[in-house]
Amino acid sequence: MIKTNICDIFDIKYPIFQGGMAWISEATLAAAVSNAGGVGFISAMNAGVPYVREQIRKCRALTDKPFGVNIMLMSPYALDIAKLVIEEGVKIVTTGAGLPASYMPDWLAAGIKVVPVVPSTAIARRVEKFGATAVIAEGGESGGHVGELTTITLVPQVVDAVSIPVIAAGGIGDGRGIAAAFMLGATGVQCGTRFLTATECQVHENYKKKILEAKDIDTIVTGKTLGHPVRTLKNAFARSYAEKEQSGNVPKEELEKLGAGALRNAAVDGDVAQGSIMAGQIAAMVRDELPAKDIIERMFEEAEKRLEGASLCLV
Ligand code: TUI
Repeated sequence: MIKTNICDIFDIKYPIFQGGMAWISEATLAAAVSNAGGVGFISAMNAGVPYVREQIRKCRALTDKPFGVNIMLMSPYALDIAKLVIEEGVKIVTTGAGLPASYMPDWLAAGIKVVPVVPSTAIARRVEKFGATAVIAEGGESGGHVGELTTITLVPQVVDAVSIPVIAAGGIGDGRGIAAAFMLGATGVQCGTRFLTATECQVHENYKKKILEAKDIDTIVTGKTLGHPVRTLKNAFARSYAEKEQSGNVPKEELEKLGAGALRNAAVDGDVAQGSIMAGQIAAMVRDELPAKDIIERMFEEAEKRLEGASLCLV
């Protein structure tokens, strides 16, 4: 059995977090992951207080296990959501796309465990000083907003830089990825893309189908010129966006406008030609739609076998 400090700290069976995915990870998926023994997360994305409050209450009705809220710090409502999680008694918060420093004193005073996503050792050290419980070292193999470094280079460097537990993210799609993450010094993993085809994931069927059909080289990163690179599946939208961005002739404001709403178009409306299909580089490893419980159990069963087998190469 695999059991790490992440299991003890968060009172869970398997050391796995479900990544907060805007327009995708809502109460049903989060509760399914939590009921399966990981930690499920509701994505607060760019939503306001009423939506996030409703999702928190729905999740609480669906599980008595620990779950959390993922706060995207570029959201115009980040401060409102920061207050809401305290008001609603949420116990775990993950953050992304920025530094959570200004919110942390109040969260910590409320007893919330804060686990920021970090793309570098400098940011990992800073959030450790602010009182983070653990960090998520997310490599650029992940879907959505990505950092510069890969998971295999970022995780061990963050492990060396901080004393708090490190959760590895980006490019982890099966038990081999989990075993590798542990070898790098992480004691937990966060997966997003793998859960896109969970039975309980409410993302549009067209989006799921695109993930199930994806090939290894089917993702692309756009938005570097805007300062927030985003990894998506290649489709008509991504190709046209990349062309416009590379041409240098399209003003940044226009590119920002083009991107806004594109994820919702794909995830909610199912427009997988003109929408943004955010996904990580392991999309091609996702070949079945399964309940979150089966996904997690299979991944950890395989990780255990891989870790046991690792000693076989020693002579
Ligand atoms: O946040 C994510 N992934 C996301 S957020 C998102 S919504 C979005 N939509 C359109 C454009 C941009 C975002 C889709 N996917 N992952 C966590 C993550 N956080 N990756 C990188 C970071 C990060 C980057 C900089 C964390 C901290 C940080 O601090 C530097 C600073 O100066 O703020």
